[in-house]
Amino acid sequence: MVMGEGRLLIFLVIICTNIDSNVSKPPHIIFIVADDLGWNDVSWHTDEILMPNLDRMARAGVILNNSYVQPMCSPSRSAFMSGYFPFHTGLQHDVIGARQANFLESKYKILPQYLKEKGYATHIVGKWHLGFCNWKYTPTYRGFDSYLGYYVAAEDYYKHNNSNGYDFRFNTSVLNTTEYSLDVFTRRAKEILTTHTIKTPLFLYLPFQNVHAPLEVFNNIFGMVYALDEAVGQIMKVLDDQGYMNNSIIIFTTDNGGPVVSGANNLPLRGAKTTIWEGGTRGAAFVYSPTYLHKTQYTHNGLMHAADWFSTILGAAGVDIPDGVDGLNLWNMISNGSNSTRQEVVHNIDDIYNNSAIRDSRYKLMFGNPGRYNTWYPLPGVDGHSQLAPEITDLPEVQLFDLLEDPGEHYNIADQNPDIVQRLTDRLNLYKKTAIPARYPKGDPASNPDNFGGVWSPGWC
Ligand SMILES: *[C@@H]1O[C@H](CO)[C@@H](O)[C@H](O)[C@H]1NC(C)=O
Ligand SMILES: *[C@@H]1O[C@H](CO)[C@@H](O)[C@H](O)[C@H]1NC(C)=O
Ligand SMILES: *[C@@H]1O[C@H](CO)[C@@H](O)[C@H](O)[C@H]1NC(C)=O
Ligand SMILES: *[C@@H]1O[C@H](CO)[C@@H](O)[C@H](O)[C@H]1NC(C)=O
Ligand SMILES: *[C@@H]1O[C@H](CO)[C@@H](O)[C@H](O)[C@H]1NC(C)=O
Ligand SMILES: *[C@@H]1O[C@H](CO)[C@@H](O)[C@H](O)[C@H]1NC(C)=O
Ligand SMILES: *[C@@H]1O[C@H](CO)[C@@H](O)[C@H](O)[C@H]1NC(C)=O
Ligand SMILES: *[C@H]1O[C@@H](CO)[C@H](O)[C@@H](O)[C@@H]1NC(C)=O
Repeated sequence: MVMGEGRLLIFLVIICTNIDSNVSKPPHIIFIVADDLGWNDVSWHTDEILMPNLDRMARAGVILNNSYVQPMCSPSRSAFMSGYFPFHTGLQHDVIGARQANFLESKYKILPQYLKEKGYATHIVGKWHLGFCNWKYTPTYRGFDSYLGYYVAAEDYYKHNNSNGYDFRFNTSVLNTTEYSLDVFTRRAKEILTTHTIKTPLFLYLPFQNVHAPLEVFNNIFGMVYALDEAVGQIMKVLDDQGYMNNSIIIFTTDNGGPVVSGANNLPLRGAKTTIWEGGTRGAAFVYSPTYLHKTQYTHNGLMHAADWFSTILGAAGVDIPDGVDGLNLWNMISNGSNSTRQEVVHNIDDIYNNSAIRDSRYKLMFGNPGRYNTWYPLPGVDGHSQLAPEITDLPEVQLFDLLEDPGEHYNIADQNPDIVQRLTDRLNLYKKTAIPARYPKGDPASNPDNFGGVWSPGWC
């Protein structure tokens, strides 16, 4: 049988593409999320921090200077996974408490589910924190091929307990160990990389426990950060050794601003984790890839929001962005250095705290009390422990900051700029019309680990 000309041409194009480039397949995507890492806890923002591996990658890649996350853990993670702003999924208020029947609703198809359709293998190693009261909310029921990690938060790194419940699993089974979580996660990540068939694109989601309290490396933040960096270095070495690196995109971000009560620091930014100040929402982040970035070794000032990671990762993988999501595909901005297509970021619309905030390319408008930690906190002492500062009382109801002139939010210029206040209020009101009430149920006694052999377990909602 003679091959038709058209078919021959297609055949040759396929061969040539494969010969021509070692990056022609969808890239491997390694999405690393640090927990509670502050703006000023990374070496590309301060000399006080030692993180040689992450530093090398950040400086060789693209440092993102206006990459916003939510003030808390579950809200940011829900945005990473779903592509929706948390005020559209009801998760905007707080983290999901271990006893709360709360979750990222299963009507949302999440990132690994889309990637699987494109042929990706999908694995999560680390913190979930998007709900576990029913199996259907847990990772291996939501598109992940495997899961090694914990459902809740703030566990002991060795005992893996949160109050009276144990919380550590491999897939759906309890994994009983007293090994430091970072070591278990690093070994699992390496195991995935050495057993995976490299021809298949891989999505590896690595939401590490570090550097969240308790500070279980030398009892200080510097040790927690250094350990995280060392683990990332080990994983990068395996990516190199196994031949993944040239076909990989490595993303690194924090989940929220640093909690100043446990050693983290956000200077020169104001506020901390849990607040809609810059110190709670402006996240340290970068992207590294030896082959997929056409412009490297610089800092990009384009606006980005946590929900954009969903669409950006899909964009990099060549998956169409689903209709209706809030996240924008910023892969062009990251890979080519073009301007961000995001014009504004809504930091939150929280009907329980009754606060909200929006920023555009220059100005940030806030309503209500931005949160409990509202000042500038000094660097931790040489012991790596927090130094707090007196809180500011009597904050005005409406505050406007010029973030280009005043990234540290020192000068409220709302009174002098009624027109800007009005313009941003109108924008925010449009978003408020689409917001749904925060879902924040009372704790359910049925959740008690005593009902499940001392383990936080699905099966009570
Ligand atoms: C873990 O359990 C111990 C008791 O064995 C308790 O003292 C500790 O507070 C628990 N840790 C956490 C983070 O809940
Ligand atoms: C883990 O193993 C220890 C020692 O065998 C046992 O005492 C403990 O109850 C186990 N924990 C869980 C959650 O299975
Ligand atoms: C990785 O890419 C670089 C630059 O394109 C190239 O020099 C190198 O040979 C590639 N390495 C492998 C293992 O493909
Ligand atoms: C990053 O942002 C800060 C604060 O807005 C700004 O002062 C700094 O110049 C920016 N960095 C770069 C390299 O553009
Ligand atoms: C980046 O720019 C190049 C050249 O301008 C273009 O061919 C490529 O499609 C762009 N990449 C993306 C992801 O848009
Ligand atoms: C990109 O942004 C810069 C600075 O914000 C601006 O000066 C420039 O005109 C923008 N370029 C395009 C093509 O919009
Ligand atoms: C909530 O915030 C809005 C906007 O700042 C304000 O007008 C309203 O009075 C507040 N409501 C309550 C119940 O505090
Ligand atoms: C989780 O564990 C891995 C490694 O043993 C298996 O490959 C997966 O098939 C398994 N996934 C589920 C859903 O059980």
